[in-house]
Amino acid sequence: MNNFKNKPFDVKTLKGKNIAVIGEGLEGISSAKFLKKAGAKVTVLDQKKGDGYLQNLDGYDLIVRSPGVKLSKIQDALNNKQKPEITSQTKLFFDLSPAKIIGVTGTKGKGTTSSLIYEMLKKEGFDAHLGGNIGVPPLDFLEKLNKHSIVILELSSFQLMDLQKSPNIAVLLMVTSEHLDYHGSTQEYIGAKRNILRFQTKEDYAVINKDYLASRESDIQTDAKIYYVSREDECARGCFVKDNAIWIRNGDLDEKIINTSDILIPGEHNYENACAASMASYLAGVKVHNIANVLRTFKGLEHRLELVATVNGVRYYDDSFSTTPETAIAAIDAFKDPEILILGGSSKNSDFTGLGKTVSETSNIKAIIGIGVEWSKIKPEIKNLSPDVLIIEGAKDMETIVTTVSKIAVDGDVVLLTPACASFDMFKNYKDRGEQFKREVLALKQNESN
Ligand code: UMA
Repeated sequence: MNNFKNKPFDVKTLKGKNIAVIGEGLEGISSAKFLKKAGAKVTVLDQKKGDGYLQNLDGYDLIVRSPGVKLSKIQDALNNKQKPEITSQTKLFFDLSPAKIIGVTGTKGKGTTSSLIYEMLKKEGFDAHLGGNIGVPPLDFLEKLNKHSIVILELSSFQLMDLQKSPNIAVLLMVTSEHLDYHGSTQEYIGAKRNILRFQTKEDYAVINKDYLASRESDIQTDAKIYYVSREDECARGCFVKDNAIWIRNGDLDEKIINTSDILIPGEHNYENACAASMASYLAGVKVHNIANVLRTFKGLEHRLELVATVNGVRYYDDSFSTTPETAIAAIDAFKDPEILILGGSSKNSDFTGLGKTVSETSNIKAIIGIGVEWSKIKPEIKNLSPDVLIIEGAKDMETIVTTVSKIAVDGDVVLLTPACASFDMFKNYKDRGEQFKREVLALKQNESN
C-alpha cells in the first residue's frame, strides 16, 4: 500500500519519495519546484520529450498530473491500476493549505469573478491570495499562508475532475458545455464542474447561478448552505438583479449593493459575475460598501472588454481574449452606444452564423473593420445589413486598424476589438494583439493631450 491514500498528509510525507510530474508547463514546473523543495526525487515527463514518455510509470510513488493531461491517458499507461496514486497540484494544495479556500468555476466568467472576489477581500483587509486556472499555481504561495488567509482559486474542469475535496465557499457560475475534445461528453464535463461542491459539508457555502439548468440542478450534490444568484429572478436567499440594482437577500434582510449602471465592467452578462462575487465575498465577511466600491472601480481583466482609454469622447475596448463568436456576441450586446467593431483573425473552425445574425440585427453598429483570413467567412454570414454601416477591409497591421478607426469615430462611439477569432495570422497570440491595440490607442491619447 502506498501511504498517500486516505489523506490528510502533511508535506513531510513527500520527503524521499520518487515522484513523476507529468506536463512541463506552468503547473508542472511549479509542482516540480515545490516537491523538490519538500525533499522528493522528482522526474518531469512531457510529450515534448518523445512518444514513450509515459512508459514505466509504475515505479513511482506518486504521479502529479498537469491539468492539460487527460487522467485516462495516465491511467491507461499504468499496468498496476492501484498504484501509484495520481494527484495534481490542485489536489496537493487542497491537502496542504492552512487557509480557507473560495473556489470559482463555470464555463464563462470564472476569471472575472475570481478577480472581483480577490479585490473585494483585499478591500476588506483580508490576507487574500488569487491563483489556479487564472495562471498562478497555488503551491507557489503556500508558504505565505496561515489559517487567517483566504485563497481564491479559479478552477477549470481539468483541475476539478479528480478533486476529492471541495472549497469552503464554492461558486458555480454558468455551466453549459465546453472542452468536449478533452472530456468526451457533456455529462463528464458537468460532473467535473460539480466536484467544486460535491465534497462540501454543512459548514460550507455554495453560491450557485440558478439561471442555467446544469448549474441550478447541481444543488442536490452539496451539503453546504446554498445561496443562489440570478439576473433573471429574485432568489429566496442569495444575490440577484432587481429594479436595475444588485441586491443581497439573507434571512429577512434585503440589502441593496449597487445600481447596475454604476458597475464599471460593461455588459449584462457581467451582472451574473458581479452577483456571484458579491455573494461569495459577503459570505466571507466583506461589508456591502466595500463590495460596491470594487464593483464601481474594477476595470476587468486584461484583454476582456477592458476599457483602454477614452480619446476625444470615444471609448476604446480591448476584448482580444474574445476568440469565439459567442464572446464577440456578448461584447456587441454589452453596449447601446454606436459601435465600431474590429472583427476577424485566424481560424478556429468556428461557425459564424450566430455572429452574422447578431451583427445584422444590432442597430447600433455603425462600422466594421474586417481583418484576417476569417473575415471572408464572417462577412457572408452578415445578411441584410443596413447600407449605412460602413465596412472597411484590407488593414494589415494594428497601426492601420487604429488609425482607420480614429478617422471615423466620433464623440460617444464605442470601439470594440472583439475579433471572434484566433490571432495567429497577424499577431503572435491574443495577448500580442491586445497589447498592440492598447499601444496604438494610447498613442492616440497622447496626441489628444498634446
Ligand atoms: N503535455 C503532455 N501530455 C499531454 C498534454 C500536455 O506532456 O497529454 C505537456 C505539454 O507538452 C506542455 C505541458 O504539458 O509542455 C502543458 O501543461 P498544461 O496543458 O497542463 O498547461 P500549463 O502550462 O501547466 O497551464 C495549466 C492550465 N492549462 C490547461 O488547463 C490546458 C492553465 O490554464 C492554467 O492557467 C495553469 O495550468 C495554472 O493553473 C489555461 C487554460 O487554457 C489558461 N485553461 C483552460 C480554460 O481556461 O479553458 C481549462
